[in-house]
Amino acid sequence: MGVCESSLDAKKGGPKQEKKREKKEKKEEKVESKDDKFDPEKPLQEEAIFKCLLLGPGESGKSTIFKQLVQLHAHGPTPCSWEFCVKQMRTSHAFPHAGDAFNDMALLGYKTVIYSNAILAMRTLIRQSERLPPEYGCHWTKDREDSIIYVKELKSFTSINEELARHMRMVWGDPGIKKTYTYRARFQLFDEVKWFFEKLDELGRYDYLPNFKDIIRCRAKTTGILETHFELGTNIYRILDVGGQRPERKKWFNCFERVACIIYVAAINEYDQVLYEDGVTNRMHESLDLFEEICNCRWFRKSAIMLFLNKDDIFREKIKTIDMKCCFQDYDGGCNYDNAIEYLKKEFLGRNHYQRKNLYCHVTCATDTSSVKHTFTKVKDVLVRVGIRDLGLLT
Ligand SMILES: Nc1nc2c(ncn2[C@@H]2O[C@H](COP(=O)(O)OP(=O)(O)O)[C@@H](O)[C@H]2O)c(=O)[nH]1
Ligand SMILES: [Mg+2]
Repeated sequence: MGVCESSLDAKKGGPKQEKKREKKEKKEEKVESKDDKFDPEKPLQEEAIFKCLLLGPGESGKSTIFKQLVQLHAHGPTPCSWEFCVKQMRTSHAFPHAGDAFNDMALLGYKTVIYSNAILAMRTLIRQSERLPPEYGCHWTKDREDSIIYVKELKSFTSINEELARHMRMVWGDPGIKKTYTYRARFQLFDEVKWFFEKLDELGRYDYLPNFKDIIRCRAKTTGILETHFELGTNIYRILDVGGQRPERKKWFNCFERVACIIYVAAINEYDQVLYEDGVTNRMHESLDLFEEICNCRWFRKSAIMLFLNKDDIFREKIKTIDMKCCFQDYDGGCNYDNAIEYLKKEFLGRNHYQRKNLYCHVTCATDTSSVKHTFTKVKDVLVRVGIRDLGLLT
């Protein structure tokens, strides 16, 4: 993956490699001082600025946590030009910093994302219902054919009107389509499709505007790096959200300097799913490898690392019927939630090779505002307790 430039080799190698590494580290330090957005001369003693990076693979829940934090804490200027909204919607679906980031204008942007999420997801289900072998019993039924064809042949994905909503309801009500949905780990479908399929009536109304619950459930790939910041107590928290898919990770390096805290988000429900990027790699293994790379990266030697085992709500349901043995051959805890969580904690934390004091693990549900609020309070407490000196932010 290379996000930390072979940090895993940090302890290996002879004198030649050592020299090479020193040279590279000097080069990195140069980048570090050049890229420092906050004036390093400014005394930090009175108020600390804690920079927190949200890292993790694609679809693990980083942007959902980012949106929750914007909603909970950010009170900055509100951008309001339509062009700005559209640009933000296309790239991030969240504003950099805004107390009322979810104003009417922004909601219109989210509305477009939600329409396209729902339509594309339904077309995926139709396609898969035709592809899955007949013995699975997933093919859509003849009596709903009109609606299936209507959705399949849609030219524009821009909006859902009453007529389209009616057809989509028919499709979602089809037993074959519902069965296909149960096999969703075999193909790429974002986690919250059901939320939107169950409110198609509302989506089809001309005056539909998304509420916050819709906003945190819609899915859009993040590209680039987004930032919000807010004050809590006497400290400022800068939160950076990044794109998690493989090609996006090359950009992460640009924000590695002076990081107080990494919030590493791992979606624990994905143990039976493969990556969107290559359709082959198991998502959980990808997340573990990436975590190992981040944890042992020299840039983050002093940073606190908060591991969020996210999507606990989906995991709780899935583990009842799908054994984690499909992902870990040596797992023998069966379909038991507590055993599975314990195993995952060990797997993740065991990937850390540093003697690190500040490594914490939380089980989270990013769509639940109170869960994010509660967990972020713990993050904040750790940062304040550990302090900027120990986090390497004071020179
Ligand atoms: N049910 C559930 N869905 C979640 C959770 N966290 C994120 N999601 C959904 O997963 C999808 C991907 O989340 P997103 O934040 O965009 O992932 P990112 O690529 O890491 O930024 C979105 O549809 C979210 O609503 C969670 O804890 N539970
Ligand atoms: Mg994202």
